[in-house]
Amino acid sequence: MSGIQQAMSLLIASFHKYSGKEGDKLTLSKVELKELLQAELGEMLGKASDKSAVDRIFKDLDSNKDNTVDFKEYVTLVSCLTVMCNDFFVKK
Ligand SMILES: [Ca+2]
Repeated sequence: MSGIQQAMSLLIASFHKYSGKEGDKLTLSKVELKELLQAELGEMLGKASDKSAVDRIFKDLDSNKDNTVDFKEYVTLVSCLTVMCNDFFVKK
C-alpha cells in the first residue's frame, strides 16, 4: 500500500475503534469523541481533555446537528488539523 492508502486505512480503523464502543457503531458519541481526542490527538490538542473544550469541538464537528459525529464529520476534523500541520511546517 502507498503512504496515502495506509493513512486512509488508519483513519478508518481509528474511527471504528472508538465508534464501536457504545450506541450506534458507525458514529461517535461525545464520550467516544473525547476518548479519541485524548488517546489519539492528546499531545496535539492539549486542553481537549477539559469538558468545555470537548463540548465545543463536538458541537463544531456535528455539522448536521444529529448529536453524533459521523465518519464524514470526523474526517473534517482530521483534514483541518492536517492543513494546520502543513501550514506550520511550511512556514517554519
Ligand atoms: Ca452529526
